[in-house]
Amino acid sequence: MEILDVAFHRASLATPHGQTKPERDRRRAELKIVRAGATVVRHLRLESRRFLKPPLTSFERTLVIERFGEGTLDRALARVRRAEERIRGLQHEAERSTRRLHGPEMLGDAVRSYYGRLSSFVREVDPDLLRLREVDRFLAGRPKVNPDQPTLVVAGFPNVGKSSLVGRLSTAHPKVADYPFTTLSIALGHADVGFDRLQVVDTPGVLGRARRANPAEAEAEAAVRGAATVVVFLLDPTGTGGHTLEEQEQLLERWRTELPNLPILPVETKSDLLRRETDRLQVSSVTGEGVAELQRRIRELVKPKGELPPMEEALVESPPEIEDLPTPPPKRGRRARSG
Ligand SMILES: Nc1nc2c(ncn2[C@@H]2O[C@H](COP(=O)(O)OP(=O)(O)OP(=O)(O)O)[C@@H](O)[C@H]2O)c(=O)[nH]1
Ligand SMILES: [Mg+2]
Repeated sequence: MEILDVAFHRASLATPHGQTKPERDRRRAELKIVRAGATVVRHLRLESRRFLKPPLTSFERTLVIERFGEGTLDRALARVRRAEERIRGLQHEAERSTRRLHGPEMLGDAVRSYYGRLSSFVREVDPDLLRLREVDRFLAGRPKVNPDQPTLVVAGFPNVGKSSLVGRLSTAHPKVADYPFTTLSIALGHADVGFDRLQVVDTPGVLGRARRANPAEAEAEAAVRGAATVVVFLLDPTGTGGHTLEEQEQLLERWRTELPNLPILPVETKSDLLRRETDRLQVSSVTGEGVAELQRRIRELVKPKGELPPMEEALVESPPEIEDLPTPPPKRGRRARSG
């Protein structure tokens, strides 16, 4: 418990002032109590601060929940906060009690017993501190997704070609390989969609089993649920990915049911290997076929809301002024209400 070593060392350096030896003995005991307690409390604060100031984004929270389980982080933070309060209480109590004590022996005993209780509080909260550090390391290894920018998440079964497509669509250069779970954590690239910078997130494959088995899949689920403005659900109809189209479609249906408000665009890939009758857009990351059309559809889906009011709305809102319209007529996208 390094922190206790640091706290006790700092406390031992206390140099009390005072006219008489009894005064200095008492002051020394007080200083030890205050310094040791304050050092530990400051340490606990720092360990929690990364999650509180600034607070985690909603996506980071989703990532942490998918990866570590609901409530894990909040419980650890709450226990650390409680430990802080208890240590502060302990410190005040010990400070008060030294006022009633006399002589270096009694004061020394009081400090020792305080140190003992302080140590046991710190030991109690140690697993929570380890957990906080684990979550912190996990988040530090993930790209920062800006919640204020539109975000395209490319998701699907393992080995279907998600990373290849992300490489085509964005600035990212994810690793591509012919085996499942090449991608183990989310990666971020950017694309220009004309009016905005689009964040493009590559995800690990998801097998869509009811009970998820691996952390990589959990991470992809988190990206779909917590970061996406739009999802491209990539299906591999060729069988070279290792899974049937039906299996992949089950996951697509599950997400559509669970996330009714999220635009999910199903796209079939590897069209250079297999062309088939389908209503879905077909693309190839090898030849680039269909990619321009995919970009057009993505632009449609992430278009900033309110930029182009629907025609009916514009007409209903402004019928009386229609005749007063100045010439030339207003540009598309502007309200017809002016003058
Ligand atoms: N012929 C052909 N092969 C493709 C296409 N897209 C991807 N591949 C190949 O499919 C394999 C998997 O591609 P990745 O892009 O790594 O697939 P992924 O979905 O990211 O895989 P995981 O990260 O493991 O889930 C690689 O061998 C790619 O070269 C495509 O459009 N046509
Ligand atoms: Mg990949």
